[in-house]
Amino acid sequence: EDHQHRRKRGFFIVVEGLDRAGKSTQVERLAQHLNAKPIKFPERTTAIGQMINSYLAQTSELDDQAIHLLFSANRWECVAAIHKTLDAGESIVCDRYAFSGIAYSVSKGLSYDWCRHPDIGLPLPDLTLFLDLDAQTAAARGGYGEERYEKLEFQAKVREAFSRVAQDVKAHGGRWVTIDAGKTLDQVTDDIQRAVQRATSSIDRVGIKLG
Ligand code: T5A
Ligand code: NA
Repeated sequence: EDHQHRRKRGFFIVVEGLDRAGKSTQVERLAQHLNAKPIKFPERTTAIGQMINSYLAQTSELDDQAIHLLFSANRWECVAAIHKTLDAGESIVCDRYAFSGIAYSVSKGLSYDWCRHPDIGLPLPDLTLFLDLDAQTAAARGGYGEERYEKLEFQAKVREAFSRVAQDVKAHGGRWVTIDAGKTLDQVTDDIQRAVQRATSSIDRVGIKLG
């Protein structure tokens, strides 16, 4: 508690995972629990976000590199607002971030280093919660199959790519906690709250950037 009073900057918590892992549901619950601001990427309401949306809905085609850069630009156009919120002492719970950007593009065959480059300099999350779910279980959940990347073999590749991202984040001093997203909604919520409690009671570094 003392620690949280001394710390002025809000916590930046990211929730990652495959399509249908339960991110949006859990982001909403965690933001409410922490009295934090929920945000998400892609942020589909901006001009860039609308281009991303039509690509995901398969109503437009884009070169793999071009869509990768649009996803990154969509984060950069929101970064001032993120800093402002955190600096004001409000925490953020973010549904997907640069780690999705890397994992999905690498799974299409783009090089890992090329993919991580455009996001260098974005704020490093204080904590990333990776909702881990096998691709079959994810596919069995509601609404799967309507958007571009919602295909079983592709999601299996994305899961592999996320494990490389996890290693990389940890090697750069980031906190990455894997949560079993195959449990019930309420169990996952409990596991997330416990992980957040553990992490936020010991976080002291602020303002670190993705490198
Ligand atoms: N992308 C994204 C990139 O390629 N590059 C990038 O840089 C970024 C940021 C859109 C796509 O964009 C790609 C990745 C994505 O393919 P999105 O809008 O976040 O990303 O879309 P999805 O991840 O597909 O969001 P979903 O809504 O499909 O999945 P969620 O948010 O993980 O899951 P949620 O909470 O909506 O739940 C899905 C269903 O599962 C049930 C829910 O009730 C719901 O029906 N469910 C559970 N059922 C049983 N047990 C549980 N524990 C459950 N948890 C949820
Ligand atoms: Na979602």
